[in-house]
Amino acid sequence: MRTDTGQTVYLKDYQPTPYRAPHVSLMFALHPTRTVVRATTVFEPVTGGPLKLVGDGLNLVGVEIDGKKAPASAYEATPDSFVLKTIPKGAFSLTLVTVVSPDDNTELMGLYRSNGVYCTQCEAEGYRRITYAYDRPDVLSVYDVYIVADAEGDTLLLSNGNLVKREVSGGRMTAQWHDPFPKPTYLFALVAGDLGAVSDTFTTKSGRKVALNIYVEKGKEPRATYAMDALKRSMTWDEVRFGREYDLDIFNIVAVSDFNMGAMENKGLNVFNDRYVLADPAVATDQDYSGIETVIAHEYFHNWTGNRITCRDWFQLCLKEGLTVFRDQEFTSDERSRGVKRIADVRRLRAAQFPEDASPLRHCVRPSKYDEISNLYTATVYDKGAELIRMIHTMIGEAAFRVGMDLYFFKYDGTAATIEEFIDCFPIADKAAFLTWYQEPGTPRVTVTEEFAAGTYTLTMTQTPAEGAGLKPIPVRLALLSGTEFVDPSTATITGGQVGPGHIILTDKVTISVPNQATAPVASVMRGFSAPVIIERTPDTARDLFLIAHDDDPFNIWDAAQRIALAAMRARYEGTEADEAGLAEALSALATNPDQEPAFRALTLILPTRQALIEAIGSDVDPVRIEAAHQGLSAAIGSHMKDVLERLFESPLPAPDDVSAEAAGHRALRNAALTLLTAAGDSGRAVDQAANGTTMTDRLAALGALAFANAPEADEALKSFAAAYDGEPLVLDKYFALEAMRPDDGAEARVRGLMSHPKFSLKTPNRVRSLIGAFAQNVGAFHKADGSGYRLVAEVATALDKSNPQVAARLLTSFSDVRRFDSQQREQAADVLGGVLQSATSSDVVDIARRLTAKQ
Ligand code: B3K
Ligand code: ZN
Repeated sequence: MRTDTGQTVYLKDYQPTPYRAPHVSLMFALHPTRTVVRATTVFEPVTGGPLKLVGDGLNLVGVEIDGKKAPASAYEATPDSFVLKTIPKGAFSLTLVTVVSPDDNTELMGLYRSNGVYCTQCEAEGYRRITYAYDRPDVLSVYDVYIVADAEGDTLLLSNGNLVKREVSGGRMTAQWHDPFPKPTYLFALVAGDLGAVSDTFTTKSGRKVALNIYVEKGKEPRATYAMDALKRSMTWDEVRFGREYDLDIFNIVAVSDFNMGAMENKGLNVFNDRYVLADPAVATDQDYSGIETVIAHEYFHNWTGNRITCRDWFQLCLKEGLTVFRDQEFTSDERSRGVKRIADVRRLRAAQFPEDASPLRHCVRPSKYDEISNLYTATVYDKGAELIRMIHTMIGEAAFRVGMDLYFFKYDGTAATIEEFIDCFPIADKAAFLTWYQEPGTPRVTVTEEFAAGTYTLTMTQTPAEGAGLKPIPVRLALLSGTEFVDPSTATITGGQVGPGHIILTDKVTISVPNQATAPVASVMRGFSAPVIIERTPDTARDLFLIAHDDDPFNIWDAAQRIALAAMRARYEGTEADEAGLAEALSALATNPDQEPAFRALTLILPTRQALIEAIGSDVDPVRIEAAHQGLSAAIGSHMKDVLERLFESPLPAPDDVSAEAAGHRALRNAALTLLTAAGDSGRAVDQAANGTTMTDRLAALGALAFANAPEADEALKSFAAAYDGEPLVLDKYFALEAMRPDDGAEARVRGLMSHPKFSLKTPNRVRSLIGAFAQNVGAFHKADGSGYRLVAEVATALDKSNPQVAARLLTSFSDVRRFDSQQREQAADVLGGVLQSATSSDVVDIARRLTAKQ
């Protein structure tokens, strides 16, 4: 395990390596506890000099230079480093033989076994747990991989690229793979084991026939057909929208049950957390289906944005991640609904990235330093990174964006690139100014003020940068509604901003004035959420109700409704009055509008989250009042809207096997209605649906409704659900999560109890996330004033610090919200985190705990 060395890596220190490594040949003799890895790398001097490679806990048993055993004096090796002291002239090959134990690998980085299946995870720095290497993304090699294993049944032996040959003889089985595309170590992968397959083919637009396989646990093959369908749609979409074709003869996806994150884009051999592959309507929700579609697409799209063009160093992580998230968002928008997808993405950005950007863990989209790279796979790099790409798209339009992307692919194919090289491909007016979005953390604010005098309407937008940051170019999409008509933009005078097609760039201040108006127009600002900023506008319910009724921007309609709802929730928190009946009326109109799609209508019925209320209150938050305000408003809206909700709930149910976005929208709308009805104390329908619902979507929505309403029937319903799905780990995860998030007094004790559930294990990241990760989202229980919630999460993180530091570190990030709470909570948390820091040994946990406890 990587222990903390206290070393910080800086972007400014980037230096190319003194050697290239154009070719790597790997031989694996697989064994559960003694796998022998023979790695031969060809090194070619660039500047030459000492050759220093890194390892992570390696056991070196052999060294050869140009095929001859090297004398011990020729090198110096420790488990974590290899230095060649005697350097041959010119190019040479270095063979290193290491022995690793997949069964003892609990970190799930490098080579490990999951359910008896050998698999690898190398991004970001897992390859060094297999053999010594530069192990950095700017060193690209062509790989030949030989895998040897005891022949048993139809054992699969997979690696990157194309299969060269496969043989079985004398009880041994070998496979040879060649990947012609030079790639960095982090994209290397190997999988071996006994798995079932779903196979298909895809013919690319230039006629290449590609074999597609998705490998899953035997017997679960039928559950992989949706993932296969999503893969083929992703391949077609990338050809149509970005002109990108697949480039190997084979594309394999393997689902494993122990995986630290969602999935991994290894060249030609994606490895997936099985929750992003396996689905059928009896065990997976509509949300699971769309999650699968997104992750399959995301990893596939990495083939061009990440693999063909990779990152020069890990500081450039957003070059592949932000861009690939943007691409998967666009795919979903084109395949499903653009408006609904935009709302979903902004909800996520506001729920995860905005808080991160204001927390002690804040960092730039392209950071300038890090202590542990694994901790930089964050909402900021991924989701804000995608927003920055979206702003480029907004500023230059789809056609110019496509030209820029084509140029990027043309210029940088086969290389390891930087953000500057990417930005240079696009015709943006002030590139240096735009780059500051990458180089400074924090969320800018845009204040909107309006005046109306003598028939002239004036709207002013002013930017306030985040603390310590400068002004940024903010693309603002805007429309003015006069009555039910949109004001002709040519009648407006715009000062202070640069006007581009469909948007205005705001830097410090923009003023827009429109003369000759009988009444004041209503502004629809930041349409489609055209920039990742916080919009500050005087609260005005009448204005928001008007926008809800007359705007045509789905995001702004939804946002206006959320603003009113959040104000009402806040009023409950603060013990003041709000017009809840008026809110219910507006929501009723939205939820029953036949011109809007059901998925959108469903979103309008989901009240702002507890997290949104915490952010709105901002400081000295009382978790008990947060919960009371959320439940209270839900109950009140549920009663006010009773008739409408009952009608919505009675609307026809789509066929259980119809998993289309449209069917999902219908189910979502019915279930949003059910949730509010249950919140209002009417739990009969939810009890029935939890037991008898025909899809997992419906059963789980009903269970959630009971759990979050603290209904007396919740206990019983959850117990019988757990009993019914005892053999389905991914369904049990949903059960664990609900038990952990129930807003009652018993959450902490319940979670401690469930940690001894026979199906719970700290070794499987999905289980830890579903029970402990979900508990950390339970506002009342995690932030309980007595510190019991903090202690539970800290105990688990401390235990995992030894076995799986990445999962441990991720759990700890929940503490970044503590600063919003009372001094009692802050003191408890500081105490608990101090303890974590004291006993932590992994670089992952030390890094997070240190940042969380640093004096701000
Ligand atoms: N690139 C991987 C994430 C790897 C995380 C390493 N700690 C999955 C993805 O973003 O597609
Ligand atoms: Zn990615």
